[in-house]
Amino acid sequence: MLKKITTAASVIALCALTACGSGSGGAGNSTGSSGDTITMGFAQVGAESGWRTANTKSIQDEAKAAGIDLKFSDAQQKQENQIKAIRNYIQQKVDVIAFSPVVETGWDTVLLEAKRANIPVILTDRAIDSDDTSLYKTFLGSDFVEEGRKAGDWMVANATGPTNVVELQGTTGAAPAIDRKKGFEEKIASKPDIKIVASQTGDFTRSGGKQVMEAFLKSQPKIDVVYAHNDDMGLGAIEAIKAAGKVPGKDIKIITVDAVKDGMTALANGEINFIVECNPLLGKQLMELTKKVVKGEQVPPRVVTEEGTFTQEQAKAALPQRQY
Ligand code: GYE
Repeated sequence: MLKKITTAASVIALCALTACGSGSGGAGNSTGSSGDTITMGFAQVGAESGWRTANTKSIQDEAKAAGIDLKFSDAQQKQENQIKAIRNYIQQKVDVIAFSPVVETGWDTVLLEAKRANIPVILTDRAIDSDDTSLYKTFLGSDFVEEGRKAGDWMVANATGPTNVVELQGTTGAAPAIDRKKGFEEKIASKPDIKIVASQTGDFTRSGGKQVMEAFLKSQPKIDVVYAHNDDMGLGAIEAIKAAGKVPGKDIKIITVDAVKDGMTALANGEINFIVECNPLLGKQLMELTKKVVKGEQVPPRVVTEEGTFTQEQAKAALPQRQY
């Protein structure tokens, strides 16, 4: 009881110091002369994949189009760098902080600091695992479990007899790695013939996918399918499979997630067999949500990106218009 009262008192004291309750409509923004230019601090994961490159471009282009002053940082896939960037944005008194959390856990402390500074936070692309939903206003991004399910559905529909799958996981602890694994496993659970015989992280990079696949090819006597949590790792696996004298897409089938241009090209060429789409073009929706949040308007707590899947024929048809 006593502890609760002390905590409440210190929150009030902190509010007095940091002017809680103000801060909408560009408060604390030193760039907008009339105070209505929104300043956004964006803490990006890194530049690990084709998906990420497209996502970064979308955010930068759409911030410009929306007249939002964007401060951008690249955390090189390290949580401590993202936390540092967020603290920096708090110090600079930006109007809004948006970020794509590299991993799910460990954000409560820094997000509480943002909350106490009265700076709203928007999660984009990846989610956090926290019981305190007051730490962010909304989460815009894909349903990664659903993506895993779509990959699993294809696997179940296309398995002919006993099937050994090796899994190239995304970054350990990242929402898309956890959820894409979960959704896939859920779907293949009904088919005891389909087994994940090895599963390891390739950190969402091409080189990571290649390295892990090389090791799998040495340690696993029979590999029928690669399930890669993104295109880049699948493309790395293709290199490893070719180097081992096997034919990707035929001797070993490949399922990936993302549908970026390089992945779609490999699918059209028959080296990848199926891709689950994950849309990186989140910039426009992010800027729209930002404007509402800064004005203090109500926004839905979760905005899910719409996406589909691609077979070889569909990839061939979609490639000429593919933007990323
Ligand atoms: O699938 C992968 C990237 O978080 C959805 O991160 C994103 C994932 C994407 O590195 O390519």
